[in-house]
Amino acid sequence: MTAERRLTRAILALGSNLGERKGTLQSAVAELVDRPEVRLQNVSPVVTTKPVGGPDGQPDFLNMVIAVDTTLAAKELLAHCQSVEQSHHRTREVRWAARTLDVDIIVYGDEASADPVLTLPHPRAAERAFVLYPWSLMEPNAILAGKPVSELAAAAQDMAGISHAQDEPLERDVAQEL
Ligand code: A4P
Ligand code: MG
Repeated sequence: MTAERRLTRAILALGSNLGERKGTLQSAVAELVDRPEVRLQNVSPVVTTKPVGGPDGQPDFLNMVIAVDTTLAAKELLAHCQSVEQSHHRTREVRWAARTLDVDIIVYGDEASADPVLTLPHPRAAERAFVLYPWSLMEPNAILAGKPVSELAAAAQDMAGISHAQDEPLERDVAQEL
């Protein structure tokens, strides 16, 4: 007999700056929630962001966040995110630093961990507008590290480089998953 596993709310951040970026994000969200243990709860708008770190001359990113409820343990969720990343890493890319898809766990319930394999909350999220801003649009009252996510976004250095993605909003397409 297996014990019932608790549902945990997690925030996942997705980024893409190579290839068919919007299509990548759209299929990644579908793949992330394409199992009974992961249920999509909310989807942020997609934002266009200037690359933070890495070599000069990288293309702009599309970034977004989603909220999921999951019965997966934190490390199982990480493995799942990494397998979805892998399924989008098959094309050979020229520049090592740019990526077709990156999926990070920003928070997993209120779990805190300094484990380098899975650091929770994500160690750089509180200073990254490319995570905080779409999160604040999705959940205006969200809190990270004791502060409103919208306040953290406004204070983040990369906030000036953020704009709304121009094309058809992804959240409308993905909303069918909800
Ligand atoms: N890891 C530890 N904690 C976590 C967590 N909370 N979520 C470990 C996910 N992974 C976590 O990640 C490296 C290792 O981090 C993993 O093996 C995992 O066990 P990775 O995704 O393989 O490599 P990476 O993403 O290239 O490295 P890193 O250092 O995680 O980069 P970041 O911090 O994710 O930054 N600029 C814009 N505008 N938009 C972006 O999306 N993304 C990055 C990547 C940089 N600049 C960006 C963007
Ligand atoms: Mg990463």
